[in-house]
Amino acid sequence: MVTIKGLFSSECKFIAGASSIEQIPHNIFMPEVSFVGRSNVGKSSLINAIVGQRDCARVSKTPGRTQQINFFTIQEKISIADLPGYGFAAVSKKTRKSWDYLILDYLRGRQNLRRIFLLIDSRHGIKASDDQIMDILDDSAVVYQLVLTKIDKIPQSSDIVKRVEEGISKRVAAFPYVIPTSAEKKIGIESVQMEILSLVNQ
Ligand SMILES: Nc1nc2c(ncn2[C@@H]2O[C@H](COP(=O)(O)OP(=O)(O)OP(=O)(O)O)[C@@H](O)[C@H]2O)c(=O)[nH]1
Ligand SMILES: [Mg+2]
Repeated sequence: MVTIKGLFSSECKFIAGASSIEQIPHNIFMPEVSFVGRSNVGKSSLINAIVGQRDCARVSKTPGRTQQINFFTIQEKISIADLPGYGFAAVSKKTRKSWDYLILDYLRGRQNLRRIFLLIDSRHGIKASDDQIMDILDDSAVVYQLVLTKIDKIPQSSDIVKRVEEGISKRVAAFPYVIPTSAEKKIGIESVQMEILSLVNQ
């Protein structure tokens, strides 16, 4: 049995970056989790908080920074995929389309993908583009779990967790509860680590 400490205190290693479908590595046989969400939602920051390294995944000063799917591994026990954000208007239409196709092809055809963490900015809630992704995920065979990011930015009295849980109540492939997190204030990180660990120990 691997423990949280045993796994997440080890070095997170970069395996590959894919900016086109052909570049997605197919020789990864360990379980994989991926972090998906709108541009700037905090995917790369959350990955860094989870693996306990400040610079494993690249954090963006400007949105739209992660321009390829980046694959990392810890101890070759788990593969972590950091995806480019969707729904970012300022990159060219052509680039946006090619990222969208890359994300969709990846999500549809990934044999070892065990869990998708779909990140939602707690200040904004579920947007139309998130609903579109969930439509696709509901048709695919992979379970996804919603994670709220940047909860340090909202008042404690906010009912966003409840609202997002209501928003996914009819989604067939979604976990019924959401995990509130802050990469900045290290809130909820252990909950996500435990989910990942359960996949490693399966
Ligand atoms: N306050 C606060 N800011 C955060 C948090 N997580 C991320 N950020 C900030 O949000 C911005 C985007 O973070 P990233 O982790 O790069 O977001 P991303 O989803 O990977 O962005 P793309 O790769 O461009 O799609 C950065 O300025 C981060 O510092 C958080 O928990 N709290
Ligand atoms: Mg990123």
